Amino acid sequence: MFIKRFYLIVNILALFILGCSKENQDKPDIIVDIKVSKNGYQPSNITLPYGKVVLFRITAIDEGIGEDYTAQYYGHCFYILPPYDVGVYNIKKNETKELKVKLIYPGNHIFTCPYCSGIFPTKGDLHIK
Ligand SMILES: [Cu+2]
Repeated sequence: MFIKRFYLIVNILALFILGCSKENQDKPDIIVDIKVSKNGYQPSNITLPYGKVVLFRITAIDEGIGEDYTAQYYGHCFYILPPYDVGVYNIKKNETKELKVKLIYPGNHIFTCPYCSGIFPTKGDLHIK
């Protein structure tokens, strides 16, 4: 009986935490299409309004760090550095991955591809005003 109640409380807590996560389930206010290649992100300088829910749609137009889909890491990524700390990874050539984010942190932020930004200029600026 106690155990059952414990699990119920854990589940309620989990729902609460998930409901508050930065990756938002709301309908997007804005859609931003981004292309990523070894030449970087296009666009690489993005300004968006604070508080809105944005759906980023990131398309890789080349193979990034490689096309070995059996490897742990391949393709490109779109990662917004902390405090956002959200991203999509392993985007194959010609594939589009989506990331929904509620813009709860104002200011200037950086997005990057953790896989290839050391080699290629895959880095961009995100301004939340
Ligand atoms: Cu990359």
